[in-house]
Amino acid sequence: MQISQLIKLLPKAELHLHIEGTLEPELMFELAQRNNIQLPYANIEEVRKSYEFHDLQSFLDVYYLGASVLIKKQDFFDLTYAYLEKANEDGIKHVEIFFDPQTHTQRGVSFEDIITGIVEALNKAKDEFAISSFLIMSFLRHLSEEDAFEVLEQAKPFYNNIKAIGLDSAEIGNPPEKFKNVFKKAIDLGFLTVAHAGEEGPAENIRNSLDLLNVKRIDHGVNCVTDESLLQELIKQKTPLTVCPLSNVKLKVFKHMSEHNIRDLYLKGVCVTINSDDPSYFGGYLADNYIECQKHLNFSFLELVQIAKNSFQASFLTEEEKEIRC
Ligand code: ES4
Ligand code: ZN
Repeated sequence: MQISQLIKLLPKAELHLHIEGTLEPELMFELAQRNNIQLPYANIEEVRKSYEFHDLQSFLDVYYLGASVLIKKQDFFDLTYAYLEKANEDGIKHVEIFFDPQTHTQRGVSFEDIITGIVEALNKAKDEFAISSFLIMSFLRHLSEEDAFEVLEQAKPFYNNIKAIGLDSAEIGNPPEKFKNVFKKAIDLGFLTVAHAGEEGPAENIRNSLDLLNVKRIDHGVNCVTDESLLQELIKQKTPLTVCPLSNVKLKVFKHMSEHNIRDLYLKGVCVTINSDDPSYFGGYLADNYIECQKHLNFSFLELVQIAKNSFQASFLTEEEKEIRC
């Protein structure tokens, strides 16, 4: 059997996945038509051609534009269910999904439609594919902390559907300390926390996410290597990194997959996981990310099995559930 087939058969958890980043050009066009939205692309080929990025911001501009076709509850359901079908084919058994409410509420979309559309698709996937899931509500860090407080307030009727709070969008210029107070409130309300840090930004953002936002995992975190004492602390504390290899290459964090540092981090003893981030935009879903790592970084299959185990260990499942699932 080919290694790509073995990778698909390996039970995996996906911990770093933006639901808006799973919007395939075909669905983007369908929803644009359904909702009467004008896109600046003539056809699907043009959409794909625009997926050439030189950094995080050049991607975010295209990502927010794509998300503008999502208006109704049914759109969020269709988007989420389409991803879960792919997740099932990829051997994903558990997924922790980011959603960015501000990307949509800023355009007048109702918070209730966003979250109920997503949750209904997650419930269907639980019944049909036995994929378990948690939702991570993420604040856009280029917006203010006051705006983030407002999101937390809007989410109140749906707190039961949300497991954790995250922080994403433009890292440079928007450090974790900007969101210290709103994260404190979220923790007081009983939410777990995570944050994107050390993707384009410095290792200091990882340190401050741990110290000031009390995060349980670091999303990306690849820049931790520039601070040896931080690196040792991540290893000692077993703080998981949700690394997204194809994303990092597409956004030029690394020039080529062969230069990615995930295997070095793995060999040093960091609890790394492999994830797909925004798979529609970055050229591959979860199994593709595992396959690319194996191809270019000499991961053995047994090492990938360990990384898949890490993905369950690093998840927000209970210790009992982890026991059963890994
Ligand atoms: C993101 Cl790759 C990445 N980084 C930061 N924020 C994001 N939101 C969606 N994808
Ligand atoms: Zn991300």
